Formats: sequence, C-alpha cells, structure tokens
Amino acid sequence: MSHFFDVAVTRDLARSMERCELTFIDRHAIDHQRAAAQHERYCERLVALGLEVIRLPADEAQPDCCFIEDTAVVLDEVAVITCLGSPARRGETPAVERELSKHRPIARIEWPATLDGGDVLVVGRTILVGSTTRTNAAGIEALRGITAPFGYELTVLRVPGCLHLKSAVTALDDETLLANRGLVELEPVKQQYRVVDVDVGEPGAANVLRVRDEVWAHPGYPRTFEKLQGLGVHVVGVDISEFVKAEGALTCKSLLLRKPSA
Ligand code: CIR
Repeated sequence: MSHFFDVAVTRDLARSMERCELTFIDRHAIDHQRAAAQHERYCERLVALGLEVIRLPADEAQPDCCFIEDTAVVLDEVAVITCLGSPARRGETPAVERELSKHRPIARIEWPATLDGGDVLVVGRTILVGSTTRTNAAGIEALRGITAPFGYELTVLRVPGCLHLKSAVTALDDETLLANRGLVELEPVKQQYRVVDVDVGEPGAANVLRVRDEVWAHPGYPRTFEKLQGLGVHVVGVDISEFVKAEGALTCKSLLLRKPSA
C-alpha cells in the first residue's frame, strides 16, 4: 500500500482521557490542555502535508476515543471495523464506521473475535498482525478471511511485551522495520525485512508514522531519532508526550487512506 495518503480521519480527545485504559504502564496525570495542543499540531502537520483531515468529535463516554487507529483497518479495497479487545472501548466504533462508509466498502470483525487496529501493520501486500491481550486468534483469522481475497498475505507475530504490535514494531519503508526486539518476536519475518533496533534506553521508540515522504517520530526518544537521521530517514519530530501517558503512540491517532483513483 502506498504511503501517499490523501485523507486522515482523526478523533478529538475526550476530557475523560484521564480515565483511559492502561495495561502495561502506571497511571500519571495527563495535562488535557497540553494534550489538546499536541493533537492540534498533529492535525496541522497532516494538513501541511496536503492531506484532508476529517476530525470526528470526541465522545466523553469513551475515554480512549482519540486512539482511532484501533477501531478500523483501512485498506485500499475495504475498511475493516474491528471488535476492540477492551470491552470498555467497543462503543468507539459506530461513529468511525459512519465516516469510513463514505470512503470504503465496510467489513466487520464480530465478537467473540477481537482485534485492535494497533495490532495491524500493513507493509505493501503483507499484513503483520500481533497476537496480544487485545487481538485473539479468531480476530486474526477473521482479518485473514476478509483480506485474502484482495491478495494480502497475513503473518502473525507474538507480542508478549507490550499493548500492541505497533508499540513494538513499525515500518520505515517496505523493506525495513524499526523494532524493539525485546517486545515482539520477529522470527517469522526475519528473512523478509531488514530490522533497525531502537536505542536500548528507549524501549517505547518503535512506533513511527509513515505519511507521504515523512517518518514521524516522538522527540521524547532522542537517541532513536538521531539514529534514524543518521540512516538518512526523513524523520520529523511530532510530540505526543501526553498520549504516551495513555499508552498511546503516533500511529494510534489517525486512520490514513487514499482516495480511490478516478
Ligand atoms: C488503550 O489501552 O486502549 C488506550 N489507552 C491506548 C490505545 C493506544 N492505541 C494504540 O497503540 N494503537
């Protein structure tokens, strides 16, 4: 899938985000004003790159609603609405489905199959899926069933160390992964990709967002940032420190899609 996206669907953050789900990290106070400012800058940067940014309103009943990535997997051919692994988050999907149905045919993952979009990394025609506390075997098989007719090949990776696959590994380009190998078992794909390791002192640094010709990275991980610069990656700092406290990352805050060519 090309990273020349035209549209970003984002969701504003709820004031209730301070009551977000947390699994692998401890709770720290979230500065709502700073978080809102960071979200503005995230959206502004997408606009500056030329994307149309659709901002769905926050839902105060859904503290994690700004992490819109988990609600869907959007491919060129179809938008797969997920059944989130956390029951508390399942109310997030209807508003997202209403928006995505304007852009794509809809398929759904239905309970007891569960899957979070944060566990799905699409690299070209390959879909890497994390087996996590949120994404179960039935969710993975449901995704395989929906995407196989379009020619996608799905590979399952175990993620024992963190919330989502993409907290542990993302792609710098179609041949290269950025990973924390302490959090994800990359054995099944080690022949397929070159792997760049995050700095050992920055375990959370593997989540970067590819958008157009940029790779966004959180500046809170400066050594990994410099490493990517040294490798010639067009890396851009986008600060999401308040969302990191909610166990979120850069990819979680948008769904990126291409407009179908006319
Ligand atoms: C959760 O636990 O579901 C939220 N607090 C964080 C979700 C982050 N999403 C992501 O990594 N894709």
